[in-house]
Amino acid sequence: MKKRADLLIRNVGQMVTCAGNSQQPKLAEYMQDIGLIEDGAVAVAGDKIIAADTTNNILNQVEVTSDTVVVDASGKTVLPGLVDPHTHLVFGGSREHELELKLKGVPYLDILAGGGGILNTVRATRKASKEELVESGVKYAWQMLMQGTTTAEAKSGYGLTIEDELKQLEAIKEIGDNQPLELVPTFLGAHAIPEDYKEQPDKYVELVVTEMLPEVKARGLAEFCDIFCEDKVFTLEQSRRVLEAAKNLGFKLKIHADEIVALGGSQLAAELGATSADHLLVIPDEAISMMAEQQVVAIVLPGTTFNLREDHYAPARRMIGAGVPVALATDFNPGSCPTNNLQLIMTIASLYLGMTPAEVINSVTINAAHAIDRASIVGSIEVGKQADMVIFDAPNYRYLPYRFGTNLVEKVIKKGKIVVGGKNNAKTGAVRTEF
Ligand code: IZC
Ligand code: ZN
Repeated sequence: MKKRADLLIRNVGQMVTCAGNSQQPKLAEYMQDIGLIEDGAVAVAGDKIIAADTTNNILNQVEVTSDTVVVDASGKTVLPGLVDPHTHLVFGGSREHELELKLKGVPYLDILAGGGGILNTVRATRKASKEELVESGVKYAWQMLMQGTTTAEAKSGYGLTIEDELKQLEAIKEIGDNQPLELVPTFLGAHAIPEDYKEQPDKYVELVVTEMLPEVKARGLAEFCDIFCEDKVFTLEQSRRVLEAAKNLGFKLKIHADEIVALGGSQLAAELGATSADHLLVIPDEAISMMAEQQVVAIVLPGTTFNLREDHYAPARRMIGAGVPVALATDFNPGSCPTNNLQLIMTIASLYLGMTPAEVINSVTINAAHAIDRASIVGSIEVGKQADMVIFDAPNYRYLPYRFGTNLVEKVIKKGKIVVGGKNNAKTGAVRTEF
């Protein structure tokens, strides 16, 4: 018996499935493989993909009725819904005033050391009510959906007291419940040393380990624990303490590592079996080998490098060559990277990391899904996976990093529903029709 399709996207100029082995991220030369199907089609029942093949073949596999929503995607490119595996989505205020400081040459870490930067956002986030954080977070989530992102990781880290960290994590949960972008929550209580602990940073680490982590765990508010391991922020020893405690409580691990000064954070990630190590601009060669060995995903954030006007980017080519799984993310946050547009990150990655369009696409889909431990559910167009797809107004996949700064999204499908660019009716479930 043929399965009945609720949604059929057919005649797709180029359907990029990113299909492969869902147990393992795409590595090395295999990153060139995007599972391209010309004149492709994908059929959906409920929230799952039931067939993905050429248009000719798919019509033998599924039943199309008068209730099936049929989308003709001739001349378009379809990708799996984009996955953004590193964002600081929930925050109060904004920091556009830092732009002029930056132009005068004041370094990011000096702005932080002077009580600005992250600490500025901490003050604004503490002042905001949970409802205000949910309202701005829902707005940012819709911006991401309209630009093709269907799943994102979201970190706390602008509260830095137990109440304010819980407020941020609860806001992440509510944002996820109130619009279609699916969120994966991360506790980042060790994002900065709060001003009142400036002289006794170890006491703050103690608070994170003994009070915050157990409370976050007990409430089930975060899946990952992360820390900003950096000069003038948290030392390697403090990072080890927090991440080991988190691991013992059952959190999966992430780490902001080797961004400005190489403190050994990426080696620590490999040692502790972290899911990802992120940033990695100054990662040493030996850490690259260790991450390849342990298959720790390198989440590279070239939008941040661009926005901080750094002159060298993470060695993505060397990491790919060494067999490290590489993913890309926005790092969306109000300071070092105020964009939530993964399409722009794809261009920066291509131009400044030297990644090919195919490598870039795998890095924002299947490898990004691995970076948040969701690869069995999202990140590729394959039978049994959640029906998350983006239709781009692009004649081929290479057009995506090429047409930078332009939103090429035509339609976004999340869990089988057209959530961006559809007709606003009950049949499609579309909720945003213009952008
Ligand atoms: O608000 O500046 N790097 N955390 C670590 C950030 C950047 C976010 C921020
Ligand atoms: Zn970050």
